[in-house]
Amino acid sequence: MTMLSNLAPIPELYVSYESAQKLKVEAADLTSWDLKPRQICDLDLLMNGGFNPLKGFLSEADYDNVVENMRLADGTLWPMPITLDVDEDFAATIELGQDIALRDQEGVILGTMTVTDRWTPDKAREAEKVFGADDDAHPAVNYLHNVAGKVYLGGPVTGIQQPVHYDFKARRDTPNELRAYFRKLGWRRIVAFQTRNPLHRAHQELTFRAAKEAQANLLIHPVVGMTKPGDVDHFTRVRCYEAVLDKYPASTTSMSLLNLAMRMAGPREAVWHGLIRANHGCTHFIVGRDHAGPGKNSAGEDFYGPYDAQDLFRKYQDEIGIEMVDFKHMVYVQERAQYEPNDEILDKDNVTILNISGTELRRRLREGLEIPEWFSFSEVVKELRNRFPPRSQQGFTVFFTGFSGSGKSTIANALMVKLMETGDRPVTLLDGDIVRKNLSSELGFSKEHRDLNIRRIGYVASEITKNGGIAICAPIAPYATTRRAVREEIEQFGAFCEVHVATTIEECERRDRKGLYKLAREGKIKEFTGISDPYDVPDSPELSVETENVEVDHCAHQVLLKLESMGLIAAS
Ligand code: PPS
Repeated sequence: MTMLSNLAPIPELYVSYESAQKLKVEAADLTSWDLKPRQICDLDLLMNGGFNPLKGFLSEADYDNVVENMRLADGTLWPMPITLDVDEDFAATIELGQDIALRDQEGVILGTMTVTDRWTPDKAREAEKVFGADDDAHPAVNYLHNVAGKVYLGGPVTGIQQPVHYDFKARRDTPNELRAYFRKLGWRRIVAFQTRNPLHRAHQELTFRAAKEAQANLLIHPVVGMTKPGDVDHFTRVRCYEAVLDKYPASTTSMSLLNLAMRMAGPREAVWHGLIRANHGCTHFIVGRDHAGPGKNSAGEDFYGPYDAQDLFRKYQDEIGIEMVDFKHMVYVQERAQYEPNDEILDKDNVTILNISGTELRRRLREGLEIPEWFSFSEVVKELRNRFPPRSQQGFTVFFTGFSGSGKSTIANALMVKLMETGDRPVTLLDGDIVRKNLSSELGFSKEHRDLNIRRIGYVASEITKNGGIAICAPIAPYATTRRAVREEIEQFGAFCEVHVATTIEECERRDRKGLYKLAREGKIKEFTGISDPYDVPDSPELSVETENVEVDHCAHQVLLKLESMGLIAAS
């Protein structure tokens, strides 16, 4: 069999196994750079040939030409700056010509780099030229200004070992592994589909059609490195992809996971994606409307035109070495019970066209509403429902705050029992006294210690919330800023219901159930909240409860009603 050029092995930056063992020992003495997650993804694709023809992190001359002209210094097409950003202190310790070890986050040496270049980039220029605008609403521009170090180092890389992945190992392939796989199966024409979202029926239809049109086999090639912040996590997505894979005719389609760190750079990114897929042995590449789009800019407008990516790709197609396949916008035609390309439907006035947007899908998941069979596969919907249960099945935190003796613990206990009675989610009570005994026994009542105490409670509550449980917290939590920080931490994972137990300080002192107010008045307890230490009354808690002349049972019931109105528990 003649070897097709797209399937011949491509150069990697790895040395042989024996050399790697030797190099690893020698590299232990080198100055080390601890790679950031995005740099690990970049290094992975540099070393395995995914970024071929790059031989390392860009030199200054390559960087300049890539930023200005989408080309390396020697004129080769390359649209994305692949740079090793470091902080100024580290950069100052390096001499040009020096080898450094590149370590992953656990300290494993993945490769070495000979530093040939060191420079301070003009990040505003990079943002304008590469991403189209110096606007932090663009995820890669935000990264450039707020995460990336001030100095770039460039130079050739020597690969020692691949970054270690513990998940979906069998689904990850280097370019040469994929090339070998295609050779083995006799696949000569391969159309790649890039994705960072779960696939539904429309995607399955369009990819299948694209493959048929190109008379090619199909490679679903999802990005599992870094995608747009807020995307569905790759664990969930891969389970969804695996379900969709079964829907293609047998032996036509394969899937491989790509450890790419996306930049969401629209047109330039599309060209980059094409080069990467060509390196992986693919001959065709599907480019869609708004390919790798970053969303809206800070003025609420799109960063790129919907077809900019396709236009740029078409212009460079020959140099990229992969043929573009138009992404067809597929819609469901109810009367014919099938998906059809939107622009091929000639009887639009006589048929019903159905579509569900991403926003609508998220709303349906959140509210536990039906997701029709015509829209997605039941296996995919099951995975998504599992990952995004409706609010009434998500974890949440009820956070009581109020003076000592205000009744927080009593109400919190009653609430816990009432929630346990329904039994649908595990409930944990993080009462002030319990926490001080088990988590914060070394802490006192200074501002610093109180903050630490509340942050610990917030951390535990956020973990409980993340894992679908109910956390009930009942500390004094006197400072508004700390309560806000805890709210923000928890709201990443589920709802936060702040309940102000609004018993007045006079009433708490009158009750003085523990005799502490008396001691505080006598100066025997210092920094006592409400007496000799401040309490910031919550501005806008979800609920404020009065306890004077009100039964505990009633207070707890008020909280339950609030939780019900927030959609967190079923109506009683
Ligand atoms: S804080 O401010 O949120 O960290 O406080 P917390 O962990 O809830 O602990 C409050 C309980 O500790 C007892 N105690 C004091 N409270 C306030 N100020 C001072 N100086 C103090 N010293 C001891 C008091 O019994 C509180 O109990 P609760 O459950 O609130 O009545």
